[in-house]
Amino acid sequence: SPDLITFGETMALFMPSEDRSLERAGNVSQGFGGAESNVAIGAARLGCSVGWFGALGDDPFGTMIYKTLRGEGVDVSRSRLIRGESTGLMFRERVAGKVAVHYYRKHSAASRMKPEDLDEAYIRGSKILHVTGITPALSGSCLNTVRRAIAIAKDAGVKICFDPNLRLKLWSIEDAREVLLPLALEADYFLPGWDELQLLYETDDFEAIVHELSQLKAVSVIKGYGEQTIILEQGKRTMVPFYPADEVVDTVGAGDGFCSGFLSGILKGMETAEAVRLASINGSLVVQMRGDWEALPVWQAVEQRLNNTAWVER
Ligand code: KDG
Repeated sequence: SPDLITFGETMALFMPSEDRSLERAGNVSQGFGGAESNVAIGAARLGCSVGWFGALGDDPFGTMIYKTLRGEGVDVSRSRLIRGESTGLMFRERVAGKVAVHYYRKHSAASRMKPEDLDEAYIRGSKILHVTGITPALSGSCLNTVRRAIAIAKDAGVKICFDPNLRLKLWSIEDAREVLLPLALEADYFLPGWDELQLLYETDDFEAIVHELSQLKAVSVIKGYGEQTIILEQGKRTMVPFYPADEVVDTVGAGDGFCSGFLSGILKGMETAEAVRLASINGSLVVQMRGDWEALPVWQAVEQRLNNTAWVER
């Protein structure tokens, strides 16, 4: 099995080619995105052995996703293209400076994932299982699949990484809390954003949230507390400043880029704070280009930044 395994829904992604609304877009560009496959691509580019699986429709979008992930070096051997079913679609636009997303994913192939689809031995043979709070929001069978995958991993001593990835277009905050907070208890690495924590724990009091997180067994990595990341590990608090981005073009995917850097660092044997530095460099590079994962760096590019050596462009 690959060292890192993740799964979820990946969708075809359409965005206006120019800075226009979808209503008046004219030209639309096509790509794909999915929180978990974004993480998989990021880790593969950093040289980690990683597998992603999901159910895709046997349609042009499913084939695009499958082939591109395979081309990126992600193991897709447990993914399926299902005849008669559809790959989910997502449209994104920028309206008055804010990103709006429109999902067409109800009854998609991925929403029908079920626990019996899991390859137990594949999960048991890995080192880290990464799951997000998006998959449990897709359907009851998807929620059960996440729970089952976690149970398999725990039983085999595989570490669990959990990114809540709160998507309020998929469910209410009340439903999300009820499902996601218990999942956080299972995690060895918990990677929430500061904005998500305030919604999940219904407070903006930092100390109150730190107290909640100290009840978890996980190492918590709070993304985006101001311009920094905060690590909570065995009662210790460490702050790591954000790595500055030269230019911010598209912030979607920053969290996934961060996560892929973090997990790659852990797999490479780094201390938590060093893995967070790598995560932060990865996140800063991904926001400089349109799309969720296109700008994710290869290892050589981040290594030079980690060591502060000059990056020779030409
Ligand atoms: O993390 C970026 C994701 O939001 C995007 O790729 C799409 O997975 C996605 C989702 O369900 O919103």
